[in-house]
Amino acid sequence: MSRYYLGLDCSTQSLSTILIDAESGFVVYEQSLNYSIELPAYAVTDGFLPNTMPGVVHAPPLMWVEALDRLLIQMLANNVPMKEIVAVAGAAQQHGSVYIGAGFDTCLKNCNPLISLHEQLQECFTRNTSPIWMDASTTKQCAAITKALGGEAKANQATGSIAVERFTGAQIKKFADTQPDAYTNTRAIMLVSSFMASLFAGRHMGIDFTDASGMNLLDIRKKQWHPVALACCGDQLQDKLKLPVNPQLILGTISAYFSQRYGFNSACKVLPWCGDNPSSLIGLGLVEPGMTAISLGTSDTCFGLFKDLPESMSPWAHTFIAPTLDYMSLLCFKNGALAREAIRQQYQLSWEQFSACLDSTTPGNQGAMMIPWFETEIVPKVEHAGVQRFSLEITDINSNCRAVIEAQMMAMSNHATAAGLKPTSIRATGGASQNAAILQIMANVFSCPVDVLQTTSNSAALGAALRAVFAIENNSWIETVQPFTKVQHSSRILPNSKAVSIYQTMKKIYAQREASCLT
Ligand code: XUL
Repeated sequence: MSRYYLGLDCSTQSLSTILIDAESGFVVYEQSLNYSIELPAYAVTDGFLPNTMPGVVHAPPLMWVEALDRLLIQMLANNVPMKEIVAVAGAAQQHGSVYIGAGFDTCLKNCNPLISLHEQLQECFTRNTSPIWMDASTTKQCAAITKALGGEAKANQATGSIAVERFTGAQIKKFADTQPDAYTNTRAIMLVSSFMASLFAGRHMGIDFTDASGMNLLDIRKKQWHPVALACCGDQLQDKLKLPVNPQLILGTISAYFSQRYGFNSACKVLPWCGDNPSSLIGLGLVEPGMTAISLGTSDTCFGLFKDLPESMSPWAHTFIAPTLDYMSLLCFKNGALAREAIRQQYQLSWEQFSACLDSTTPGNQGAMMIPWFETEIVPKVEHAGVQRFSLEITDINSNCRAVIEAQMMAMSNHATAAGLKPTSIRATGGASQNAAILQIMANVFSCPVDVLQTTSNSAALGAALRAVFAIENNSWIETVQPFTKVQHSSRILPNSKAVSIYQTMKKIYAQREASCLT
């Protein structure tokens, strides 16, 4: 007897879904809908609207609603057994906010299953476009939040991050300050995650702890709104936000719209949606302290779970509440693929030749070192790009290839430690995780084994489905995630003890050089 769970991911460029069978441990259906391609009427490129105002990046929330209807229609057409789905949960791009006026709950409650939801919700918004995580137009508001919370370090201690432009508190404050009437008329402010969860539940749902910790508004110790941050960002803000919600809670059963229109069982349970990064934590199987993921993509990201907040928190990391209700840290390095590509192209190498260069050099690069800021950097914050070389000739191709990878791994390891992560195993994902020579350097620098997962399905949507399994089936987290997050045992890369001790010394030198480049 199958036990089906549905996970969705409303990401920047697409809406994806995954259906898993908790009985067999298999993914039974996966699908994705790209907004730019399949919903051209919204005129978005890569999921957001063109804008001439500096730093302003918005997307239309109705587009996400229509995408949901379209995706469910396709699932029906593909004979997905909707009636047998036990529960549904989701994930969404973090930080983006949706502004709702009066009548949303009534509209959801009474909506007609014969008419698509986006047509019925058209009048519900006080803002037709939502600022999303790529928006960087709120520097002034960040300064005000920082001041209200007593400075950068205190803002970080209280909310898990220093005040950041894309985080929702600053976005709400900008709206309240610049469009006070529209702000006053706004009854509810949701994140993309809680907005989508509300559609399924058929009523306004509060923001879950994981995504609430990406707003600079949540006291991450108490898991409650921070009164000073709220007061700084807008009048009556608590009423508009509702109380933050435990992501493990079952919100109720699916609304009549979805059961009548798509044939979901009316007993199908609905869970809160989480932020995509916290959801990926579960989708990659990182449910115990020490389990860490490194995604080697356009930017490199490093995230993992931990139990206790460190005494002094790294200003460059974001600390979120994890779906397990532990903490997670997220570090985003802008000079990821970008820096690797820059070196590869500079020396006109293929990836095979690049790997051969790594293999022809030795751990520690005989003392040669690089600070790889080909672009401005996020971790640590670097506003002026500039590559630095130490005992490294630019003409030495082999050593430059090794230097860029060693630098990336040493920076990641140093900053992960400062953020409270103590990696005991790493799951590597993203394009460059196919490169064994890079993963060997990762294992040596972090001094722990590196694995690659057997499947590379959408980890955020999978994490959502697994959260639903956890909420219903009464198993431990590890029992829940294990069948769906198996590693390729044949490709496990172990650290080499001699190289580990070389990097222990080099990491300290790297940290000193990085600090001196910052001043
Ligand atoms: C995290 C962040 C992005 C979005 C992308 O802080 O801004 O990773 O969540 O979806």
